[in-house]
Amino acid sequence: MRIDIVTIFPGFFDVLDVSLLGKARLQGLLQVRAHDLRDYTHDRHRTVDDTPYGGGAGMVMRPEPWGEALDDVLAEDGDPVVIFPSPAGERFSQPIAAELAQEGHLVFACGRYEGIDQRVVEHTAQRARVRELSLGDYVLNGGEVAALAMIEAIARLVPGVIGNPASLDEESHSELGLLEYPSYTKPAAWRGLEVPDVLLSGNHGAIARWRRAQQEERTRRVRPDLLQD
Ligand code: 6GU
Repeated sequence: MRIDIVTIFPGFFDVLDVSLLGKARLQGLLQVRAHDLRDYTHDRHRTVDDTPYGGGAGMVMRPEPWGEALDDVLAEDGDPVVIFPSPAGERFSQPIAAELAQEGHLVFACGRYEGIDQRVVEHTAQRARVRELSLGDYVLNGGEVAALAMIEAIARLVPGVIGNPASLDEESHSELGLLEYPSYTKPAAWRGLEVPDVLLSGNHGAIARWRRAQQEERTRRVRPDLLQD
């Protein structure tokens, strides 16, 4: 999978060099490139924003640098999906991550300030598949941290990135729609707290039933919204 990111802070994406995704990049499973939006400006101050038409607080990112940056990134191979991280977007989720993990090329267009001139989204939709995606109901200062979260959620579903694909099956927000059960490892007693007996019993049926009951109890308690439909 190839991932291009357009941002005024390419350094945010240096963290993709480490951990599992860093390894996937070294193995060639993932190619990530961060492009500096300011490289597509032509004035001495490398200006990317201006005041909003209609008035209001904050600044809006001007369309011209975005147009040129996306011209560049979209001129290269493939049939990418262009993602605009935005608190006004559709809610990102595990099914969307799984869908995007099937793609060969993703482009993340990370806005700052009060957002990007909406014509950039409109124009991009005329030449590529576009998704405006939000992480959740809170506000970040820009799309960069949201893009990092989405990239991690998507890339770990690309075949080969995770060593043991079975570990993807039982986690929260997998097809079952329940939160994960709690996990324990050695020692069996630690600071006066014991691992539940059933996990030491060797009774695989009883363990599976206990885990399922824990998932249902935890989901009912902290995320009852997941049980509605
Ligand atoms: Cl995708 N962007 C910003 N700026 N804030 C957010 C978000 C995205 N998702 C949740 N809050």
